[in-house]
Amino acid sequence: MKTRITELLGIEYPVIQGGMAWVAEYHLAAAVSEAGGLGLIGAASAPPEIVREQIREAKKLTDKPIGVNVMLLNPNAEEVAKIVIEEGVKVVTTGAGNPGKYMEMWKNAGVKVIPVVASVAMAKLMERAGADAVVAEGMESGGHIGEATTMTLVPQVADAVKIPVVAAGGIADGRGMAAAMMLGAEAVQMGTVFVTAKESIVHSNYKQKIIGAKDIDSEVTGRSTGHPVRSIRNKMTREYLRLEKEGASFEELEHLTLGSLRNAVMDGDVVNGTVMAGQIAGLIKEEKSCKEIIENITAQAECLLKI
Ligand code: TUI
Repeated sequence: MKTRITELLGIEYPVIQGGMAWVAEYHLAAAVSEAGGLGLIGAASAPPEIVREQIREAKKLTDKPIGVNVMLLNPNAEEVAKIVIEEGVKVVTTGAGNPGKYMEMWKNAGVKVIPVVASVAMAKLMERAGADAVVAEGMESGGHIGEATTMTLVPQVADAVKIPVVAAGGIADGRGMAAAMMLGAEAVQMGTVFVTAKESIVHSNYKQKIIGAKDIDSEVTGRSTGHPVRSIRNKMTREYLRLEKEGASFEELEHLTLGSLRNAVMDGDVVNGTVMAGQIAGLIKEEKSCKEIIENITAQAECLLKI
């Protein structure tokens, strides 16, 4: 399946792995890239030198292109932005903000820039700023989300920009991928399904929480703070939503989730931890290798798109 995205990135399949905090480390990124997609290291809020190490470790496992996701709420984003160039990374995706101030630096270094956007306005702004493509991410996604759904956002972004569009949010099989291509996307970005991949280092409790989830088992917390986050319902989300309803302060809410994603991913605390995952969790029934995930999804999509 050749698209402008496979050409741009020099990859075999139009599949990009989400840059998920704590989850998108070098084993997963390398496995996705080795399987012919684009694997990403999620810099999230990691110390910049850890990101450098992660890039180097990934390169030991694969010669294929790997990217880095720069999370723009990270106070160290600027340092990470420079490390990406120093380490010769060829593709960057960004999340949770406007990467405008790093664009020139990345473009001058020959880095392909693919901002994740949640609105048409941001997609147009990114195109004008020199982005090579955009990821249009719907609110079905796990983690930090916008307001629009994938179904409505992708075709509107595809009409608004000339650069290629990658669809994200609610995609985990060939039907979702084919639908995204019909809406005007030239690749998909998936997160939740890769959390459950065999090569993912995520604690088995977290994987089982996704595999056991039903369609309506996720919640969005943090709407009152301006940072809505989707995760699987548990004791933490119930407590968070109760506090939000009572008008709790930002500090109180922050206290409840401090270190909570790390605790879920690394220690398997899926009761008090934050189990970020998208609405498509209900479709995921078993652990598969990255190669199986990517090959099954693209083969099914290709078949459907030919009908
Ligand atoms: O970034 C994500 N997903 C994330 S980041 C993250 S870490 C975090 N944890 C708790 C609270 C906040 C962040 C977990 N999941 N996806 C990409 C994404 N970007 N979704 C939405 C956006 C976005 C939002 C606003 C992109 C640009 C934007 O622009 C606003 C502006 O004008 O700056």
